[in-house]
Amino acid sequence: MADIRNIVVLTGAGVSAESGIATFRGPGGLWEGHRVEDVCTPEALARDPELVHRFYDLRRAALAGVVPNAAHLALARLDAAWAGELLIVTQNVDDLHERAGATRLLHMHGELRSASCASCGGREAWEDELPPGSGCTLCGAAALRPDIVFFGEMPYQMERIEAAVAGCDLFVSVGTSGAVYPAAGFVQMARYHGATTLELNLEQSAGSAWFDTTRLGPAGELVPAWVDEVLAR
Ligand code: BV8
Repeated sequence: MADIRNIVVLTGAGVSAESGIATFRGPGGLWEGHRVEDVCTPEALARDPELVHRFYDLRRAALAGVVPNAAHLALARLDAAWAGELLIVTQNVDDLHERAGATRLLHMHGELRSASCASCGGREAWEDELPPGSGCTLCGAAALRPDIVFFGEMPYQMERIEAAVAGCDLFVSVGTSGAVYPAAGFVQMARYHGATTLELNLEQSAGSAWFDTTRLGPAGELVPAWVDEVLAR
């Protein structure tokens, strides 16, 4: 691998699968309980706020029953040891990267342990149930919603992500199907800017053709091995 200084790691539901959090498009995936249009769009929130708030309340409560796995721990080890630039961009809304110790991290699709205000746009930490009409502590409006980026909504911190992807020497994707944009397009942007690209996934994904290398297997095995490799350089 050419000289590496700046790394971007994109993670998806597959990095949390071995912690017991269901992925979206696997057997028994989260969406199978609901059609995505019924729980992850602004229209769904307007149509049935109780259903949408309850869907995210259940997932927030489930965080108490899971712990980071070897993949999260390995990425946190990389974060602590890597002298160059590193940004972990997660599509996941769970808190397992943080609980593993990662700090150079951002959640592009929001976070379960947060609420956002439909009135003032403010975000605030939220641990318990979030009934529709909950009051925003910043502006007082009864307009708090799950702090989740729904389909059709702009992901968070896109400028920061795009700057990191354009400036990285190595782009690594872990545990994502490459089904959802703009995240699925980051590998193409990285390639365009000359980065080496590596995919670590259980199976071939919709984006595999864009990666220089794809390693197939569980993240709990592939990620620690890759972190050892890159730290030994
Ligand atoms: C936007 C919320 C624009 C949180 C999510 C047509 C073409 C291109 C794009 C579009 C289009 N039509 C519509 C769009 C846009 C749309 C989109 O991409 N749709 C897709 C379906 C075609 N995108 C959007 O709407 C985005 N916004 O475009 O805004 C805009 C512009 C201007 C102004 C305003 C707006 C917003 C997308 C965000 C939606 N929210 N989640 C939550 O509820 O969790 S998306 C949801 O699915 C997740 O967050 C995640 O990001 C995404 C993808 O899922 P994955 O993480 O990849 O998980 P998945 O189950 O699919 O795959 C798991 C993988 O892991 C598998 O490959 C599996 O093999 C692997 N795996 C399993 N176990 C393991 C493993 N790997 C390793 N180890 C294991 N043990």
